[in-house]
Amino acid sequence: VKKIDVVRAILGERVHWAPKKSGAQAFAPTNIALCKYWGKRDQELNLPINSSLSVSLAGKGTVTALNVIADTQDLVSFNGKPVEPGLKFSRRIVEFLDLFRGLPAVRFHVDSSANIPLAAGLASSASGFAALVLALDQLYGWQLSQSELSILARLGSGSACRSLWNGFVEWQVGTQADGMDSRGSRLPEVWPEFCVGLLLLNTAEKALSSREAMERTKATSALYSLWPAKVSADLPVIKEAIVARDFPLLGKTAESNALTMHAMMLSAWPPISYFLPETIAAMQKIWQLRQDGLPLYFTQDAGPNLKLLFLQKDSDSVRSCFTNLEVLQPFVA
Ligand code: 2P0
Repeated sequence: VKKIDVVRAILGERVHWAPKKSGAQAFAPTNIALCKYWGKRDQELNLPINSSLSVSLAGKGTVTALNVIADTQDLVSFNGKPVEPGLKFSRRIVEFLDLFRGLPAVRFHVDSSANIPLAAGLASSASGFAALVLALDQLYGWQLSQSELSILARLGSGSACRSLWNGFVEWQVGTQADGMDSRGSRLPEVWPEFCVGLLLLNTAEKALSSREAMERTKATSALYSLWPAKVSADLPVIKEAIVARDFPLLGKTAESNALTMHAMMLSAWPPISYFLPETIAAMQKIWQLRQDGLPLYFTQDAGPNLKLLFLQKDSDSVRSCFTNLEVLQPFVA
């Protein structure tokens, strides 16, 4: 099954529509996985090996403005500056837009802006592709459901299917070959005290993309065969912990899930490590603080920076231990 088959199945007749407006703009939040997506069963459609669960960082993400232009090529810009057409950033967007040109085929100026530190590895493809499908929906007037938009966003980047909602979002792994049942859905729970602290440790761009890293892990790590069972154990516990407002259980399970993902990467060949000395030092500090009684946990994605997990009541203590911490409350507007 190809991406265009999925697009046709969702849009039907609408795939031939011309834009209803000359421009549209949309925002989507970035999301942090508490139970990680790592490994694909279908690279074309970004269908995962496992379900995953994230929390969206309300208000922090990507704004994408889409304008129809009279040109033979798309124009891509980021934070107001043009991005060279040859760069991967531009090529991924242009290839994605190729699925949605309408008749007669139109060209776009895509202007994305992120209001989160790029260096955190947070101005990710997730909020970018989610904002892009929302802008396309407005531009063409498709009026798709959030679930349908989630499936389209996944075709751009897997984790983007979780960025269509605020709050806790589960990406159901699904079983269908066309991925129509592999999409995000929002959990009803709201947890205002829940905090995420962005701990910036290094600002350099990451060397290896998550896409390549997860493929290599799946192909070469002897530990990868254990991953589906780890997720099957962690995901229900995280959901129970959310319902029960059991923060230590949530923190412990999320941290263990992230560390298992990184352990698999270390055992891949060639080995993959997103750890810097500063990353390890911060982890050890967190473990020490926890031993001293502070309910503080972390998660880490495909980069050296940590995302600290804690409750509002401990916010001052956590801030006093880490300079450079940006504290976000996903459930507080
Ligand atoms: C996640 N990550 O669940 C995991 C944990 C990074 C670490 O999803 O190839 O950019 O576009 O589907 O979605 C980042 O991977 O990969 C990611 P593609 P994506 O958040």
